[in-house]
Amino acid sequence: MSQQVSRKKNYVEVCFTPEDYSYFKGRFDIVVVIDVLRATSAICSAINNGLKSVIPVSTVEEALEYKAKGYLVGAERQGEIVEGFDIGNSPYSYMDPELIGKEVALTTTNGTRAINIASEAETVIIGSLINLQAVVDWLESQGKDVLCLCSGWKDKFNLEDTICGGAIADALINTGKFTSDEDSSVAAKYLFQSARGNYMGYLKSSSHRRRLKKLNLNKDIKYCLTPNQMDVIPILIDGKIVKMEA
Ligand code: 3SL
Repeated sequence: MSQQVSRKKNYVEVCFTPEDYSYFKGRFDIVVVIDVLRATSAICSAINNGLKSVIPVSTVEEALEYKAKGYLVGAERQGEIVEGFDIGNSPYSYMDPELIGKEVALTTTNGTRAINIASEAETVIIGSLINLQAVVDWLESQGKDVLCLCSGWKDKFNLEDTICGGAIADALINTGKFTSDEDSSVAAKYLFQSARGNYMGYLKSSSHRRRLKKLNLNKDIKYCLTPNQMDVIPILIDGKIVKMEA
């Protein structure tokens, strides 16, 4: 008689906002921080372009301290570059070949704050639609419990991060090696399944897409909503986001 060995599945869950993180904290080996529009897309682009590291800072005051120390600093609030800083949060700002090998400090309304909130976890990686498949493949290979932390907007739910979290959960559950327990993860999966293949259209009325459109940032939106443009996985090590080595 053949004996079936049933392997224990790992969990993959989706947390909608940094405010909810305390309910999930401590239960997951890996946290994937997601801010599709635009922080985690900008960070992926920076690391993909060959920047040495991105230092995520939560406040403008901390960003100013880095500036005073001579760092190049990106700062965004409400979608716009903060006065006194040279660059903001556009992924295109981090594609400049002159930045290769440089360290940049970055503060954004929600994304860098979410990264710092998650920094107590064993492993923190940066996910977005633009590196979605690479993130899924790596997570599948790890055999660990995963939390997708959506950055949201000022501690409120947003669609684009939830869809990206749902895409990760959906793909991992489909491998047969993962399961999820929380209704937030089920809802994220359903949202992803109805948005799949048409992110631009599906997110047309999302609040942050409208906010960025008003600022004439359509090019950024299109870039951030185009999946699988790179294989790079940024990882947080000792307070700095660097390229995960294969
Ligand atoms: O919220 C954030 O961290 C930013 O990504 C917002 S924005 O897209 O730069 O406006």
